[in-house]
Amino acid sequence: MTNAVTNPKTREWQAMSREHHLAPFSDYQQLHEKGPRIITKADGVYLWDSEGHKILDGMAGLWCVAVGYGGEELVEAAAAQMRELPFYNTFFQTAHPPALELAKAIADVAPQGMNHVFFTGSGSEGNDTMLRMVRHYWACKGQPNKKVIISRHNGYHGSTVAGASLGGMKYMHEQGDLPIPGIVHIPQPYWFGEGGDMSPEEFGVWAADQLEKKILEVGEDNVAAFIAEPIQGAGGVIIPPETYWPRIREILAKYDILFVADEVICGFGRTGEWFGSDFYGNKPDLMTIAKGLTSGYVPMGGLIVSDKVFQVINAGGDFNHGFTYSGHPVAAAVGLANLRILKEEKILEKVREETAPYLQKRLRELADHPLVGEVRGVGMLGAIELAKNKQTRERFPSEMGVGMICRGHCFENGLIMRAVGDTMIIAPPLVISKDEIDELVEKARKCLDLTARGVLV
Ligand code: PXG
Repeated sequence: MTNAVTNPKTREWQAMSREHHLAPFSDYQQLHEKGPRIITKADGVYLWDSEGHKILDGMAGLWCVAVGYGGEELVEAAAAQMRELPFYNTFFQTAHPPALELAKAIADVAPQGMNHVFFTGSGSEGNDTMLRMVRHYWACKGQPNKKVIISRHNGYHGSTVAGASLGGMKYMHEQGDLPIPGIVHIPQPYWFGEGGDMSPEEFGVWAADQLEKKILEVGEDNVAAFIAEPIQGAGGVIIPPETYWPRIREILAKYDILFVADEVICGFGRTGEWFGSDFYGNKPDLMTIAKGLTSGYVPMGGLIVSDKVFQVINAGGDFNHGFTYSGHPVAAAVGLANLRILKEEKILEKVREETAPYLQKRLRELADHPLVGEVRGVGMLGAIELAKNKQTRERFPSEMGVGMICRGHCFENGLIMRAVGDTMIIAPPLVISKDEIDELVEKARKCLDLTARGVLV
């Protein structure tokens, strides 16, 4: 497979890209010189581009296509709902069956005591909703000073002003004067990259203790909430050391602050449990959701709210917040069908008992590769750390762009694997089979070999 363009339609689309389309997170000059790869169709775990190449999608679209591509039931659910009621809002004391039924279906799978859902159009809007709701919550309780949200460096919480501020991506903060006031960050539990001489266990406790340090620095009376992804996704599939979440739970129990789990990636089966919070035994007060909720077939996000928070805002008068598309009937109908498929086809059970253990075993075979410093993963999430020295965890100079070189080889060899710096990451559709996992791992090894040839001397 090569990047050569032979289909005249590809050239036409690339010209449209150059002349009219502003893609997310892109260097436009660079993108337009090369031209984007045009993805034209998909089925199961595979994509096809406009040049006819078949590609194994190791990223489930963008962490979202849980049930895989080509799900006729989702298509039917959307079409039927469009015929019946394509749109109505949920403002002004109205509602419609799909939004209500989906709220109930989500509450049925959410952790105990989390029974209320606010719908949004995306994960970013879910986190904006969270920020407004937790501040409203504390104001309703007569503690309006409790406004500060503690988040983590290299966490990802979206790209709206609040989402990017909550996130800890420096390169996002640099554009547009972020974070907004009232959001502070603590170190992430990224042992491979930042653990220094500590053991993973020591480092996990140290990283968790930074939360307590920050609460004391800001003052408990000023802190509204702590937000974290159970496993950081966009930051590089960062799986915290085993000591991290237990220590965080101890700290949260000591202070009167809310705990928000951003489940946009971990939710709806990615770890083999319904939520990453279930996987770790965490007890959040609020959970942001999106992506796997509709398997990405239509945009939808939301915020799952605990009874504890609901009881306070329920007595607090109007919550002056909402989106035109909150609870969109077509998105909700697709969400309902998606949850039905996840349950009826026992997809979580298959992930937990069969395919995730197999993926994790096969992925770890790559740890012997000379370019690989660590392989880690949980459920249908995996990361391969490229390193110059396995023992010392020394990285390649960032100017070498080793991760991007590897990603390029993957693209050319029919595999989508993302690079976050020099961390290669995967999050395939939950329905990936063992044979497809074999193909993924074999292609990954081939691309590591090709990368090593260019960078190891
Ligand atoms: N929270 C988390 C944990 C996410 O991963 C969002 C919130 C925002 O969701 P929306 O729907 O507003 O995009 C996300 C989104 C990447 C990448 O590079 C990850 C996301 C989005 C775009 C790129 O891995 N996650």
